[in-house]
Amino acid sequence: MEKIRELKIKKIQSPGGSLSFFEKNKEINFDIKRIYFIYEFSKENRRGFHAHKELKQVMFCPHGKIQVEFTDGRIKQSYLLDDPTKILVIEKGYWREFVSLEEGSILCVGASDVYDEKDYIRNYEEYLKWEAQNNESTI
Ligand code: T46
Repeated sequence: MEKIRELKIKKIQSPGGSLSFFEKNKEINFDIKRIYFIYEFSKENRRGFHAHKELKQVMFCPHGKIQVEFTDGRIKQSYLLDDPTKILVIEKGYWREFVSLEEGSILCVGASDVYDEKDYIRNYEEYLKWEAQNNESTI
């Protein structure tokens, strides 16, 4: 899936701690208009089960371990966010599900737009039809 990129970002270490960053026109190709984060995952913690029609995102896990799975209905791709210096840059149109594999994990998301429920497809059958019509597949 070319439209999902896993990148390793810089880590600047000093006696006071470590610092990592990413920037527009370098690692990401969009403005971030919203940041949200998911934490205090429950034991039955599988989340997601939706796709975004337009939203682009950058995801990272500053603490813990999160597995994120994407599909376009044909190819499935799984990513393990287990290091604060790993980021996922995600183009629009992919169905995703994710799970925390470690207590205390945090998933942070930088999104290209403000919250709009109309941008979500939350039914998988509906997603497959949308994907076929919009030809968002990378295949
Ligand atoms: C995504 C994954 C990784 C808001 O009111 N504003 C917001 O900005 C967000 C993100 C959510 N909400 C509301 C909508 C629902 O009533 O919070 C509730 C939980 O959202 P949702 O069920 O979509 O949560 P996740 O964890 O399944 O998905 C979220 C994001 O919605 C989604 O964009 O890609 O994290």
